[in-house]
Amino acid sequence: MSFDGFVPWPQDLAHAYRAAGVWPGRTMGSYLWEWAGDRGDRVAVVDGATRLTYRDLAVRADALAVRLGERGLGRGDTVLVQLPNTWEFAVVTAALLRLGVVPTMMLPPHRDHELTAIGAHVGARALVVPGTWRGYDHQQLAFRVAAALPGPAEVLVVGDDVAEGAIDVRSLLSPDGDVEARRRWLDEHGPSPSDIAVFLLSGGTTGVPKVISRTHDDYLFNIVHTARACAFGEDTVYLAVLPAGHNFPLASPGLLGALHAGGRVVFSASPRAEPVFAAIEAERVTATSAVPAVVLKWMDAAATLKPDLSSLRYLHVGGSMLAPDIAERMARTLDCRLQQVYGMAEGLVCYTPPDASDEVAFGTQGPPVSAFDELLVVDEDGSPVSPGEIGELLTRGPGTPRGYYGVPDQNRLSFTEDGWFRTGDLVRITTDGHAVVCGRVKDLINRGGEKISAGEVETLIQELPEVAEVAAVPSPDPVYGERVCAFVRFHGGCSLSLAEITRLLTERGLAAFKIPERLEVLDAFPHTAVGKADKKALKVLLADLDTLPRAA
Ligand code: OOB
Repeated sequence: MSFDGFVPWPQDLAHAYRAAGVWPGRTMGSYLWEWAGDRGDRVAVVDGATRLTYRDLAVRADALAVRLGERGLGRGDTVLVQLPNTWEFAVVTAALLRLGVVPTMMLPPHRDHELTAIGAHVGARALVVPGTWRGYDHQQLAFRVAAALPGPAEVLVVGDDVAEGAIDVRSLLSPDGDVEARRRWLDEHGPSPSDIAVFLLSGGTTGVPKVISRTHDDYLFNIVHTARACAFGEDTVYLAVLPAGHNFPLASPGLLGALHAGGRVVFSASPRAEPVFAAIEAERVTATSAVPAVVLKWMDAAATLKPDLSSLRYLHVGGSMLAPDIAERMARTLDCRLQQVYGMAEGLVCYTPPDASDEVAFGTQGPPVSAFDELLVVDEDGSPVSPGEIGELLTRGPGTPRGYYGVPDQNRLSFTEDGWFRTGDLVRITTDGHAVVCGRVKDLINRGGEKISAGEVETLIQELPEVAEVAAVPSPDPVYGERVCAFVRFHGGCSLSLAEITRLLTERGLAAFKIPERLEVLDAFPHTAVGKADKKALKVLLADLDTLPRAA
């Protein structure tokens, strides 16, 4: 198939970026063998006792790529990748990039609802899943989703008990056979730099998450510039803690940035403090990245576990709001340089520099990683604000694609005609050009960096027959920043408890992190002039409910 919903880069711009060297004009997979040549015996990937050298990575990725090619997958196809942080994630991703099959990066908590909707939207030809992960049977999930997709889709499993009808990925990774022949075949049949390299999910505000197509050109730009902004080099040992399919640990600079710089990637299967500290100590990790909610837990645990974090030089923290005093406490407690990051799968990434003053490191989210990124802050009418004022951030640049995949109507709202992306974030820019995130205008809930579209949750709750009206709003939380609160008005004589709503949404296959953790029942909703639920009024009401004593 071909990717009909792709919004291509304007030709003249693409030429200009390549001519100026802003885009390397190469594919991501084209580096693998160069690295294998230069750094062949150095360790690239570590996962527990498994260690892969750069050469191992290239040989296995090619083996998998060719065998997937023999099964009929190729350029113009996409597969849903829902793998946890294990070494196979690196090999599968590298194989797909070599073959030109686009990995659609799903997250481990996603369930039937997300996988089916996204899979249908992108036309997925296969799913790559773990067998069982954290007690959940992803293999059966994949069979259900494959059956629900409009076209045929294969189930590829990375795990021990591969069921009949599924393909055992580990058996396709074996390095046996003619390495050189495979390499030549892939060099000839692989993608071109302007092809889509990966599909990322947006934190989106509508229905299910929107899909962002990142080309080899624009994603390499992201990787190279974020790696530079984080001083990544051959001595970098990067610990991947957040789900590797998310843009932050994947490529900002994350694991792809560490590999690109010649460093080493260590996978942590869990973001919990114990395994993370153990991995930092064992592998002498120099850099890792996490959302504030995760780092707060590490800080608590560090007080009792007293880990040796002496190797950890840089901690990248971003994805949700971080107050300056907490940022400072993070750096002091974990005794490392804190680099704040404000980024988005849609492209723009800002980083505080490794050697920033405390004022910049703790009080801002830094400048864009490249001078080619443009920032424009506008007021409610779309007019530029005065310097230093707060407004909605619009951005444009070589790493910010010009539209979401396959949603032209949405694109007219999210992008201006001259290519600016409306971030939906409220930001001010300091006189030195550093971004400070102050809030947002988009209708989503940011639960410790996991973005939840209010509309997606509302649509599913509204479908319950007992429900007359619903609005999902953020409920402030000391650790996660926000959790989902559902305001609901029930039809006369009906009611549901939070536990019942949880069960019903789980049955409908919604990822657990999106399910409301708080329910407030109203007899009457406040409405805006156009008759929509007035979320501003609901947020005020929520604050009042938290401060006023409740009637018994
Ligand atoms: C990262 O990417 P996404 O796509 O999951 O979420 C992007 C949104 C931003 O538009 C903003 O609303 C929020 O997440 N955000 C922040 C933030 N960083 C991201 N809000 C407040 N403070 C920050 N520092 O979250 C992401 C992608 C690449 C690198 C880092 C984070």
